[in-house]
Amino acid sequence: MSNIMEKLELTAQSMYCKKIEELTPSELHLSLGKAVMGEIADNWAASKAKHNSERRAYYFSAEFLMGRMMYNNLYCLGILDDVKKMLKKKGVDINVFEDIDDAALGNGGLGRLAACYLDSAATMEVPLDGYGIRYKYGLFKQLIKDGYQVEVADDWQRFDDPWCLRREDEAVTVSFKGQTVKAVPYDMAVIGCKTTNINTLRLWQAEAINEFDFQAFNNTEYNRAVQEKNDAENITKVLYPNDNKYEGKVLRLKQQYFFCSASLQDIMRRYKAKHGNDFSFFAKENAIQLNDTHPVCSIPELVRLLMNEGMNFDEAFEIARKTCAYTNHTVLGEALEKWHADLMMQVIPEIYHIICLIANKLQEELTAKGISEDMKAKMRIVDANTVHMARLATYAGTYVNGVAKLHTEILKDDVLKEWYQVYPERFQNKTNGITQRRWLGLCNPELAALITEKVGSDNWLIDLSLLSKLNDCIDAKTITKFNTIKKKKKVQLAEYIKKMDGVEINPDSIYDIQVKRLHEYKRQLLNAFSIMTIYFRIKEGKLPNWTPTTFIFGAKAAPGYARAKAIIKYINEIADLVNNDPDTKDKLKVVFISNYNVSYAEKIVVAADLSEQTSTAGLEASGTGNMKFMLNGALTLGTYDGANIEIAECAGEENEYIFGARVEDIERLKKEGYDPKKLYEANPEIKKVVDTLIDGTFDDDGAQGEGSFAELHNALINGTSWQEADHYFHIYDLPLYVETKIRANKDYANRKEFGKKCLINIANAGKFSSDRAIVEYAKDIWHTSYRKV
Ligand code: 26W
Repeated sequence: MSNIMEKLELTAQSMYCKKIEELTPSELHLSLGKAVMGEIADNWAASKAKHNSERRAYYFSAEFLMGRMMYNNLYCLGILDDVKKMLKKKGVDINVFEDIDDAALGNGGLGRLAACYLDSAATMEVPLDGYGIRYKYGLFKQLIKDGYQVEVADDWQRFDDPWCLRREDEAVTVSFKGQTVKAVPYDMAVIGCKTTNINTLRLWQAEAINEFDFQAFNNTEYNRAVQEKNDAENITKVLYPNDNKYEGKVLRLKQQYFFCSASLQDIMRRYKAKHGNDFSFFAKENAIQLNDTHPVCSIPELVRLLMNEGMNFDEAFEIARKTCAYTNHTVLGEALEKWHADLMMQVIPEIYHIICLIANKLQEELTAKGISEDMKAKMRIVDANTVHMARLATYAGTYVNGVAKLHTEILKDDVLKEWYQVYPERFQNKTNGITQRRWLGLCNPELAALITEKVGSDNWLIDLSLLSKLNDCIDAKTITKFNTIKKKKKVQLAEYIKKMDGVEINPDSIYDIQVKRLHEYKRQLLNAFSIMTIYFRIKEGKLPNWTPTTFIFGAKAAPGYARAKAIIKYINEIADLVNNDPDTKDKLKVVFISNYNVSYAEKIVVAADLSEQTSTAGLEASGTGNMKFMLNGALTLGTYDGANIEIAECAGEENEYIFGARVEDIERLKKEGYDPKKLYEANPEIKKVVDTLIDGTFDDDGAQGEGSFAELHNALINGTSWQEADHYFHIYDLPLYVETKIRANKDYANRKEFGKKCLINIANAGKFSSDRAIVEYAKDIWHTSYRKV
């Protein structure tokens, strides 16, 4: 321990000629980060050597949403409290790091899952390393101006980055048609908990091979002098901010191919150092997990690289197929990647050619299996000049998995139904998980201490199933302790929201929270409508016993997603109305917090009473926020969807607030012909609420009937030329949702009973550890070693 402080002192001295207490926050961040890196160097090297000596796996992902590393790394090394104390002695508050923001190299669920999986693999000693992209700019920062979202670039590297080591010596080149660039790896250590194991996240940065064209410069062609540099660097300049919406852009395809090719070259180089040109062990020693379809051009690229080593197509394909496995994270049609053949041909023609070979091989294989022409047509990888990436991944891999039980079932009997009929043995379920180190230990030390006391040790940090021991100690005293902790976290969140967003909230109110990306299918609009319904009822004196409630929203909208942006504005308009209405301002408060991110989430999930998970049944593949809330003792107010179902199964449906149409109901409604307009016209309360979009209650700066609120209204009631009315079933679910919300509000008044439910949730959250999930991947998909705890 004194060790790390000595290292810090030396680093401060050598980097800045300063004493610890003289460092600015960002200097301290860099020096302490470097000191930590020095501390772990030997363990890191030993872990690398170990991974290299056994069968290992790689997690290929276009996104890794890591969150702040400083506290997490100190925590996993078991030295956070000591460092805090030692810094305090020097007059330095460890909270200074809160002002140094982290790299947000991901959009939402998929990227955060990748980060939780790396964390769990390190702790569970699974030889798994990550490969991704080092974006110069991560996900945009969100400001709220006049109720509207405004995006600002996220220049996360301006504080420097102590956690990544640049490995110039291991750079490789990647070629596109007419352009060759350098891929430079940056390695981040992923530190395990209660182990010496340390895994690696290797992120690639695109750079020019020739930075500067002197000839052009001499000819006064200044732009051309730096043209190559700019063109190369543009590839990893920015993270695409779309979540669940596919965009067929050249630059995006370049990003994908860039990191896949660089990663595979890296793996091949390591392999060749061991085995020379004999590739017969390749698939025995390496497993590659494709995080959704974004890294799927790895399949043809691996075939290409192997063919370059002298293999024929069939041999190369066999190795690629045995090496790769694919995880699907969404069933939304608009999210499924389908590249135009022309575009692919224009950017990566060799890869397109190999995809065609694979597509033909599939058709031959299906013919040999006696599959009907009709079905063969439905399974085409290249169809009508379009490359279907999910099909390619399903064909050219060992396994395909969904991320929650329901989601996997939907893949099997809907999205990939033909595939399931032909290759049933390839389908698996791997219900998502979250790391309890960050999402309980680090963000909720008070609750963590209570759990340690009840469980009898802090071994739940590496074995979350131990939480079940809590089931035997849910007594009045423990409930009171839990309620006291929850109150403390609510006070802390209130202070933070005041500081960040300038809004005051009442810690004695119920905290009803919905934080996640903004998307119509997640139905933040349903939540907004329910608040308006309750608002009107309170004004009419119909809810005399209503317990004051604070509704907290946090959500980024993709910059090009107009409806999502309109919903943000609508929520802010509601906040303006109910927070200032003397009839309701003590009973309802609505807050839209700005720039919701991992660090904000750490403060939010711990303070929630109710966790809003309101997606249209069948559409949220899993959800992982729901698990973070559960682990911190919030009750789920949600639909029968994704992992909500498994949460209710584990904690008991009586301990959640489950409402609304189920998948079967949605199917039936679609078949019968769902008519939201009829429901709206038949129910004056619904009509009044939905019409606040158009009746002048709120202002969206649009001319009457032409603004973004009117567009939302029209999409709900009349539909558009490209989508039926109320595509996401808001109006059908609204009455059920409102009644469930009111029931939860009544139940909350009995603090003991409510607290008991919270503790039951915590006691049964063990399944939702990403440690459990990662070990399932290690056992059932990768066949690698793992830690037995
Ligand atoms: C190409 C545009 C694009 C970008 C991101 C399409 C699709 C995505 C992701 C697959 C969307 C995503 O993050 N899906 C979420 O994955 C989580 C982790 O498995 C799940 O918990 C969420 O339910 C799912 O929406």
